Amino acid sequence: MLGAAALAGVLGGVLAVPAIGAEQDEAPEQIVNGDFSDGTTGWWWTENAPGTVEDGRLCVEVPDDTADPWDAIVGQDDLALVAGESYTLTYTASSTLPIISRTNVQLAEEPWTTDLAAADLVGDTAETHTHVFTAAADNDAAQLAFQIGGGAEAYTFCLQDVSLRGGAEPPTYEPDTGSPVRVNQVGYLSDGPKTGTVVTDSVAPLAWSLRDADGTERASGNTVPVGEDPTSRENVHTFDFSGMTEPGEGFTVTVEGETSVPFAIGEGLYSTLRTDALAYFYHNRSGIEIEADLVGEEYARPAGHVGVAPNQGDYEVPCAPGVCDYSLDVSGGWYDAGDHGKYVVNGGISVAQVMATYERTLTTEGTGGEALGDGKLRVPEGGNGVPDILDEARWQMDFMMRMQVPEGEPLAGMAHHKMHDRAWTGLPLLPHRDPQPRELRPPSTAATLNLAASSAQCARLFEPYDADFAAQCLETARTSWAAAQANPARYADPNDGQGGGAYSDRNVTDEFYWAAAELFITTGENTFRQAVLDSPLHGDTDAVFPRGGMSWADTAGLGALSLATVPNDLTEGQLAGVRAMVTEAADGYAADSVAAAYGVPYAPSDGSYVWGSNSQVLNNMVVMATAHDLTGDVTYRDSVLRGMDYLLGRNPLNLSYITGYGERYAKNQHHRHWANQLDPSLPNPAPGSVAGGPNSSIQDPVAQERLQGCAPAMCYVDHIESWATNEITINWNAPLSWVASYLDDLDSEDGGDNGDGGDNGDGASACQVTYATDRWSGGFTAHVSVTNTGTQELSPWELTWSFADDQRVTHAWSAEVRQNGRDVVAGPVSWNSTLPPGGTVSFGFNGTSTGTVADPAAFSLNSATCRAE
Ligand code: 9MR
Repeated sequence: MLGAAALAGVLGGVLAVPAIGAEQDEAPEQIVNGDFSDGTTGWWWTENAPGTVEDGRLCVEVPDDTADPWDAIVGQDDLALVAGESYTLTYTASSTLPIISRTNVQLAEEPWTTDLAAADLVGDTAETHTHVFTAAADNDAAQLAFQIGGGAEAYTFCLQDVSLRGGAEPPTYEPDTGSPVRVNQVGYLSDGPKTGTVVTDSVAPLAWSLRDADGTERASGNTVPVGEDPTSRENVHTFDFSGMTEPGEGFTVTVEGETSVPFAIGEGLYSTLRTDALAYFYHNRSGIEIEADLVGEEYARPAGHVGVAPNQGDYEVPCAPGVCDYSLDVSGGWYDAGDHGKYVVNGGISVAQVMATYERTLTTEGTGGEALGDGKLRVPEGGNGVPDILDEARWQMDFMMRMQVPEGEPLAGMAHHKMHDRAWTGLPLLPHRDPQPRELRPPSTAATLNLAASSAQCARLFEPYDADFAAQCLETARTSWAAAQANPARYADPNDGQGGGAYSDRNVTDEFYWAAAELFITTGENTFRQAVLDSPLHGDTDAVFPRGGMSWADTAGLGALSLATVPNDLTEGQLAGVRAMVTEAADGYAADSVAAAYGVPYAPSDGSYVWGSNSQVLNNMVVMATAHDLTGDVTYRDSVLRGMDYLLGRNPLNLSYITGYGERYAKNQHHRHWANQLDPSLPNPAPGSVAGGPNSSIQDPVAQERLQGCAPAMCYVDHIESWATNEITINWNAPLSWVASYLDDLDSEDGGDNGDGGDNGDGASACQVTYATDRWSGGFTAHVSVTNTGTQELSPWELTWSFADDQRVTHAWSAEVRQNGRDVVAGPVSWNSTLPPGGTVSFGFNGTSTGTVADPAAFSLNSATCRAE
């Protein structure tokens, strides 16, 4: 199922060069970001000579003992040269030791043919150099390279004001969109909807044909003309082959002689995506070696920010000047994104959604908690008796708690908004090679509430596994909540963007709601109940679930989703109100999906796509999937699946945004060590990494050069320097993990029944039970599902069984479980008291045991004997 071809060069699009023009002095500028006002964007260097930008200068640290000039290079790629045209290169450079820069404009690959090959003496005073040359041949992607290696001693080489004028206007970028017939390139679930989109000039319906791998037609029909799709500004039709349910690989759809990429129909399409999406977090851990045994040689790397030179380490990080006079050990955690910053404000939503991926398996029937259990994911803690997904979450929780201002200091209990490099570093740069000093930036209310919410969730999830850690989480949740109450309006400075992102958020009503909800669920205390009920957001669906979707800046929905799904002490009426917000929001997103020509459940009110739009799509999918979990209504599931179709290639660019998935996928996301586009010795992003996606605002120079005037869903380029459209981050892979887990669970259900009231029984007994356990030394977790296969509604329901040996139930969720000797009685909690015919209730519990345990074989539901699996 993993995507096939590496399509290097193809997905990047073509550059159509217009005719030659102007005089040299007004000739077009070919260099991107030659004044370094956009940091290091557009520039690259060899991995041994990392660069940084400060005060409009790019400086690279050249190591000692390089043999040849080309052993250390700084340069820029993708310059379009036109044969016969004259060009003028000017630049200003200095070096802490006198050196010769071999300054070449050349082919960017063998045989490295040069149009300019100069040798410039560079010393410690900045001097300007000028060269004029004529291009011998057309070249869409020439390279400017300052070759500065070959010396015995280390030195610093700095560049400023680089310009290459001449030739044609910068070329017009035309994305390579491949076939106009757009499908989910991974495939379609057998019992799910199967729709696609075709770009065509036709206004009349067209014939479509579905063929299998042998070329045999398996279904056919007519397309439905839609007209101009506002997200792509193209005329499109849709087609629907949902009637085809037979599994297979290599299906294609053909319309007007144009054929889609091949795709599968069947089950199990998302099982590797679930673990790959979660592996993203281990790959991006700070402060620990990434082991080849877990991720393979290609992705293994030394620990980052542990204080081995040139790293300064995250063990004793001071504040930025004037912020505080202490230092904190803020080691560990996950790197935020393509940069090496660690931000509590964004770390909170990310770890919360990772924990929610797990918590869903405790509270939702038909879920596969086993797939996230101990020994199942790529984490070094496998075998410790704790579900791997919680081990991963703890890596981040530990870091987040270290970001809290210590007792006795001003603002004690608040969390620092973020920590990161003092100045922006460039690409490529492995974490352990980052030479920048690290700094804490001021505490903020938003970060403090992220910490309160996520640590409250942490407390209840770790309780069965590590009571001390759970208590620490709860204590942190309480102190940070109190600190936020005392400092309710401390906002991060929107201009604090040097060396890391600002992540500024001046509306924290949503963070207060989220934190109150998590604290209430965990503690049941009245203060937090009141904070939930008194929030101006409570009951306001549009405010809790904005049309454009939840995000790091809009977190209220996280609280509402937890209240709607995790057992808590709201009254039935209050709970119904919260669930109504979820289903009402899901109705809106599902309606957007149905109306969209590409099926995407994302229709922001102003029609423009935001930075990280793919994560907005994913968050809307989380809300719809939760509505499906709550109601069993498959129309929500269908819209989630259409969202996945969009992300996996049914979109205006015919591109899967998830690395390794589909035939044509994003693989040059902005990331400092998955930087294969800049250095072939480095890998591409690991499979299961989702790109931020189309962003109408195209803030980076690469996007600005190529995408001016783009239609919203086409404002994207798979280029490593397009940080505004093509970055990867923890808060985008977190909802991907949640959704992939949900999708894989759809499959693990018998016959595709997702708890939607279908017939699970054989008619021979009144009930059916599944009972599965995860075990470790001294204890176990049981996941129980009971289906009423009889004809009577059971209210309340009561499931009874006897243990064969000394198991003891210690903690249950989604059911009240009482034990007397070996006999156990399980009954409803407030929200699942009625079990209608055909309905299923799922619950779970942890237990202790000494020695071997045998799962109970016989169950009774309201005195009737059940069939057990
Ligand atoms: O995801 C963030 C997006 O919503 C903002 O518009 C953007 C500009 O402030 O920043 C994004 O976050 C980036 C962060 O600041 C630094 N690490 C990478 C993040 C993703 O691009």
